[in-house]
Amino acid sequence: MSNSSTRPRRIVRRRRNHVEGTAARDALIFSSLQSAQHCIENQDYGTAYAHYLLVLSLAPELKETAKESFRFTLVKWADELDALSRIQDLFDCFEQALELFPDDEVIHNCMGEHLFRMGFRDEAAGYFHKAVKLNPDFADARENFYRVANWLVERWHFLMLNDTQRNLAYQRAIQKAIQKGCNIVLDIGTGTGILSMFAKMAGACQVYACELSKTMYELAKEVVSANNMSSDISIFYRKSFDLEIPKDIPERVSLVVTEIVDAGLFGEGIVETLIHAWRNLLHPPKTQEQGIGSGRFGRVIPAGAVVFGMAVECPEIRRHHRVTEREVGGLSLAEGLEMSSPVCNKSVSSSNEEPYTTERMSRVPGGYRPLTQPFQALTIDFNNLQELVAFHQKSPCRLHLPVTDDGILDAIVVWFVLHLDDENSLSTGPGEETCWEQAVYPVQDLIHCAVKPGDTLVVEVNCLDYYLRIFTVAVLRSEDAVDMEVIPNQEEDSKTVGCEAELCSALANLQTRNSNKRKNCVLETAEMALLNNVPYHDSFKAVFNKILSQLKQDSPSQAMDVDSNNTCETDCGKKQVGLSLEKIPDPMYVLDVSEGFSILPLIAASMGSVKAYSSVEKQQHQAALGTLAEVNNIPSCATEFWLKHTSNDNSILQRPASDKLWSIVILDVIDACGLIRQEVLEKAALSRCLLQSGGKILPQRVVMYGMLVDSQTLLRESSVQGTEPTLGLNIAPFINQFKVPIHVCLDLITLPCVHLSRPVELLRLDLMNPHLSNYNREVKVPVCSPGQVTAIPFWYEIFLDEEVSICTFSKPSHWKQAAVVLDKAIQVQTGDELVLDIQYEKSNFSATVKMLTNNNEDNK
Ligand code: 44T
Repeated sequence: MSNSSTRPRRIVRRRRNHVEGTAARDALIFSSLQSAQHCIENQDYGTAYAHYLLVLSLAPELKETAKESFRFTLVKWADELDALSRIQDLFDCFEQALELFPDDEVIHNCMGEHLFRMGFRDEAAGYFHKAVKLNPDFADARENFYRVANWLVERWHFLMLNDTQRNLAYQRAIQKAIQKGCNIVLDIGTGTGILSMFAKMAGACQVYACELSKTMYELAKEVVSANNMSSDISIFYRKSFDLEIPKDIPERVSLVVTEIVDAGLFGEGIVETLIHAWRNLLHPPKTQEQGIGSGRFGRVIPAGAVVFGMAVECPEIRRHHRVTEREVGGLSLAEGLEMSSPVCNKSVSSSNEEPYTTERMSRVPGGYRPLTQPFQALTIDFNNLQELVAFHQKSPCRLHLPVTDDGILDAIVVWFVLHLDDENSLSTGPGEETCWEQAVYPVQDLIHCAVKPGDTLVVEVNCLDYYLRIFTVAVLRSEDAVDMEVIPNQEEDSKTVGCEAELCSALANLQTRNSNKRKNCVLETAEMALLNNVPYHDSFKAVFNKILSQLKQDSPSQAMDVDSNNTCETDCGKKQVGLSLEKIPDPMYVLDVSEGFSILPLIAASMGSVKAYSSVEKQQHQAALGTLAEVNNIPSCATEFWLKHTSNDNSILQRPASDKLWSIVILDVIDACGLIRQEVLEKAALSRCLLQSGGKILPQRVVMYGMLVDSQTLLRESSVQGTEPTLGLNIAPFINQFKVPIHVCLDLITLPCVHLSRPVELLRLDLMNPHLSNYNREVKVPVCSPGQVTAIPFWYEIFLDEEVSICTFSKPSHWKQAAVVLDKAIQVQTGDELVLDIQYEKSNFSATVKMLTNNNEDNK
C-alpha cells in the first residue's frame, strides 16, 4: 500500500455529480476514475496513468479537480519508467502531461529533475526556469533553478554588462564605424543584445544578430523588445556558421561586431568564426582605392588584438596544479607517481581541451610575483582574411625572455589588448580594473624551477589548433651564457645541452623516460590542492590514531599485526588494490566516502590492524592509490575499493562484512566550492546505524560561520546594477531573473569588501548527535562598522573531534568560500543589530535578513 499521507484524496464520489454528458460517457469516466484509484492503491501507476489520460481527454472539465491525483500518478509512474530505463516512454508521458497541463509548475519541475538526473543539464535548466516563472513561490523548483542557473546564463554576463568602460569602448567604436558608412550590421554571439542595440542607436539601417545559446537568444529577444527595437533588430537562434545569404540575411553585411573571445582570446572560436564570416557574410574588406563613405566594404569590430604574456611565481597556482609536498599524512608522494592537474597534463598539449585555466591575478590569494617583463606573444588582424587563414599554419615561435626577478617559475599568465578600432581598445591585463580574468598556463616540465635575474626563459608560442599554447621549453642559466639547462620533472634528471636541436631531442627523451618510469594520474585542481593540504591530512591522521587506539583498548583482541603467511581476505568480493598473500586478522574497518581522489584510506591503512575502504571511482585514481600503497609499504590487502559499481547511493554505507561494523566512516561534508554537500545528514544518519560501539563519523561536527560585509564586487558579479553601466539600456531586470542568492568559489581573503560585523556562528551540524544540530534558527549579528550590508560570506570549522578541527577559510585550504548576496542592500550603523533567519532544509542553506534593530541612540 502506498503511504496514506502522500496518497491523493479519493475524488471519485465527490466528482461524480460534476461529470456531464451522455450516460455511457459518464459511466466510462466514472469507471476509469474508479479504476485509476484502485490502481493507485495497488501501486500500479502505469495503468492508473492511462486511466487518467482517458478521463481527462473525455472530461477536460475534471482537470482542476483531478490535477493532484494526476500529478501524483505521473510522478510515481515516471520514477518507475526511469528505474526501468524506459526513457522514451518517460518523455512521452511528460509530453502528454504537459499537453493537458501546459502551465503546471510541478510537472515542469519534475520533468526537469528527470532530465537533470540523466545528464541533460541545459534542458533541465529550461524546465526549472519555466516552473519558477509559473510559480515564483514554488520552493523546490527555485532550489533546482538556482543549482542550474549558472549553466543557463554564465556569471560573466553580469560582469561584462556591469563593465561601463567596456560598454563605452564598444559603443564608441560601433558609432564611428556606422558614421563611416558600415551600416548593415551583424552581431555574432549577441548575448543580451547590447552591441546590436548600440548599433541601432548609432543609426544602423539593418541589424542582424545571432546567438547559439537558446536561453541567451530568448533573453536577447526580451531585452530588445523592452527597449523598443524589436522591429529593427532581427535575432537568430543560430550559430553564425549556419546563417545563410540571402535566406536569413538578404545581402552581405558591412559590419560584424562581436565579442566571442575568452580569457585566452581564441577559446570561443573567433578565428574560425571570422574566417567563415569573411567568406560568407561580409562584404570584402576595404581596398586602397575605396574612398570613405562608399559603404560597400566590410569590416570587423574588434579590428585586431595583441596577446601578452608574463612569467610569474605564484604559490596558489602551484599548489592547485602540481604536487608540492614530498610527504603528506606520513605517506611519501615523491616516488613512482606523477600527478598533474588537467591543464598541466601532457596529453592536453595534443588534445582539444583548453590548455589553460583562468584566474583573476589581482585577487589570487597570496599574490604573485612577475619574473619577466610582459612580452608580446602574438598579434592578429581580424580584418585580414589571409592572415586569419594562415594563423593556424604559422610555425611555432620561440621567444627569449630575460628573467627580471628571483623566484620559482610557476606559470605564464596571458592577456590581450583588443583593438576595437584604431582609437578604442580594451585591455584584459592583470593590472586593469576590468571584468576580465587572465589565462594561466601552469609550467609543465620544469618542476620547482628557481630562476634569477640573468637567466633567460625560452618560451614557445603556437596556435597549431584551436587554442593558443604557450610553454617554457628551457632556462638559459646566467653562469654560462652558451649552455642551456633543461630542468625536467625530477631533479636527478637535470641535464645540460648545447644547442636547440639537442635540447628538443633531450626533452622528447625525458618525456618518454619519465612516462615509462612514473605512472601518470590527473587530478582536478581542487583535488590537487587537497592532496597538498598537509594540516588536513595530519589532522585526520591524529584523529584516526586516537579513535583506533581507544577502540583497541576497549577490545584488545583486535590489536594484531599483519600476518604475512595468510591469504588475503575477500569478504566483500571486491577487486583489490593489488595482489597479496597477506591477511589482517580481525581488523578495524574504515570507510572513506569522500568525493574524488582521497588518500585518507591509505593513511588509515598505514596504521596497521586496519582495513580501509576507498570509494574513489576513476580507474586512474584507483591505480594511483595502488602505487602509493606499494611505495609506502602498505600491504595491498589493507585497502579495498568499496562498491564502486553500485548505482544506488545508499548502498555505499553497507556493513563491511555481515558480522562487522565500521570503526570510522569519513564523510566529505563540504564541497570545494564552499557549500555543504547534498544529503550529508542522510548519509550521517545511515552511518550512525553502521558504526561499532565507540566508532566515529568524521567529521563529528561542522560549524558554519559568517559575517556581514559590504562588497560592491560581489554585487557586480551577481546582478546588473541598474541602467547606468549599460549606458541607459534596459537590460538589468531581464538578465537579473537569472541571479542566484548564493555565490560559490570565492576567495574571501582577497575579495574587496568592508567587514561590518565579526564572524558569528550561523549553523551547526552534529553528525554524531543530530539533536545537537541547529537547522532553523535566528541569529543576532551586532554591527561593528557603518556601511551597506550587501552580502554574508560564510565558511566552516570542521571538527574531527573535540580538539582537532580544520577551517575551510585558511591558507592551505583546498576549499573556497561562498556568500549569500542580499536582494537589497541594508544600510547599517555601528551598534545596530541584524537578525538573520537561517534555514537548512533538504540540503539547502539560506540566510535572509529578518529585521534590523537600531540600538544606536543617534539613529533613534
Ligand atoms: N567569458 C569571459 C567569455 N557565441 C566570453 O553563446 C570576462 C569569463 C569571462 N553565437 C570571467 C570573466 C570573463 N555564433 O552567449 C555567448 C555564446 C555566443 C556564438 C553565435 C557563434 N559562432 C558564437 C560563438 C559564441 O556568444 C556569446 C558570447 S561568447 C563570449 C565569451 C567577462 N570568466
